[in-house]
Amino acid sequence: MVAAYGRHFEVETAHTVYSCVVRGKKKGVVCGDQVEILPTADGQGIIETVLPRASLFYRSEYFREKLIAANVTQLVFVLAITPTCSLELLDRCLIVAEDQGIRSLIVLNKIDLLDQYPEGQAVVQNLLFYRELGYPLLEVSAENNARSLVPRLTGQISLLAGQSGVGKSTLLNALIPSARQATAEISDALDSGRHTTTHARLFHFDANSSMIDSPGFQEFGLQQLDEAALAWGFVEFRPFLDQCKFRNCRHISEPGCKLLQAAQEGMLNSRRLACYHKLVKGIKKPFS
Ligand SMILES: Nc1nc2c(ncn2[C@@H]2O[C@H](COP(=O)(O)OP(=O)(O)O)[C@@H](O)[C@H]2O)c(=O)[nH]1
Ligand SMILES: [Mg+2]
Ligand SMILES: [Zn+2]
Repeated sequence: MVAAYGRHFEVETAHTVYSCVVRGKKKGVVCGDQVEILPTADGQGIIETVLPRASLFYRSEYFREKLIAANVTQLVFVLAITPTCSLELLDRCLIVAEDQGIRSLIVLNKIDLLDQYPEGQAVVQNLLFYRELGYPLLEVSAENNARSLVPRLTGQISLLAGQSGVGKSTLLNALIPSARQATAEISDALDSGRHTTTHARLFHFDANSSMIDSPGFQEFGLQQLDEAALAWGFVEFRPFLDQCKFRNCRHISEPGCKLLQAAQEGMLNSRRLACYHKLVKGIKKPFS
């Protein structure tokens, strides 16, 4: 399934694109899903089954879930020199990728604007830490040259994610010119009260690589995770997680907590630990 337009879904087979509806009530079909369809009139069909997913990238706030893409193998989180985004949004997406067993790539776009926006230097510095954690980090200028991404895309189903205006669609167009996704200045897009990219859509890069462009988001709830999955999402915490005195340690203030001990010994980044503490207190699902 390459795209959803309200109640209509565009489904691609080897030779044809079908415009489909879902039998019965619309039950969470999402971009990237593998589906079985029953073709009806010319070019149309009914989605009968959604096949099991290898991964599901979605966000979950208290009262709603928003599916973003299924079966992706790689998260490409895009940030920019401007508009800057909170590192917490990056952390949240990395956690979901870790939970789903998806690899992550961090792309810092609009590097050409660094001279114009010296405050972007802080973004560059902050991201070096993620490279130390083991996440590949690429600095690009989608408007000038995005080819350095190519080796990273080959063989992957990549999801472009990140805040609006960072250049996700521009990056996609640079790599897949036939995509012709609309792009816009953040001010234009936000002034008119809507995002330029309104729904996720899958594009083929080559025979076994594709990219999904998605609308930007500011908010990214993690209510789908339990506390253990949340802690696991911080890759640098992993060596400590099964060392604590209590099996169900939440690593907040428990005695014998090896994670807190490591933090005290300066082995952990304090911003990431503070981020974990903020998130764990907002999680509804306890340790299971
Ligand atoms: N200077 C500069 N501007 C860029 C670059 N990439 C994207 N932009 C601009 O940033 C704005 C937002 O881009 P868009 O692709 O719509 O962002 P999206 O919301 O993440 O899809 C557009 O005006 C683009 O022309 C870049 O590498 N350098
Ligand atoms: Mg876009
Ligand atoms: Zn602990």
